[in-house]
Amino acid sequence: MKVAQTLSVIAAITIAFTMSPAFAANKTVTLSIPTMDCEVCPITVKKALNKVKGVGRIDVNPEKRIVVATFDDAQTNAAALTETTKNAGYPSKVVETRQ
Ligand SMILES: [Cu+2]
Repeated sequence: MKVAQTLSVIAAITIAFTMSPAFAANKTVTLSIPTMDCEVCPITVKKALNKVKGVGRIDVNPEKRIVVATFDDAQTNAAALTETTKNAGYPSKVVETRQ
């Protein structure tokens, strides 16, 4: 009886931790933005992505015209990020998504 109770408590804690948004996975997406062709563009793109809830680190590579953004997948997703750059005037395509 006692062992069963202990096990159910452990199970409950495990489920609580798994479901908690604090333990959501961080994902990294690489976006290709071909129209990012001057030095102001990366600033505009970064600003727009920064406003999206759940977005963490954003690295812009103006030479390759790509943006690498880390986000919390419980709060946003790659499609929302491409939509955001599009609305900022820079249509983008997902090149890669990593866990
Ligand atoms: Cu520009």
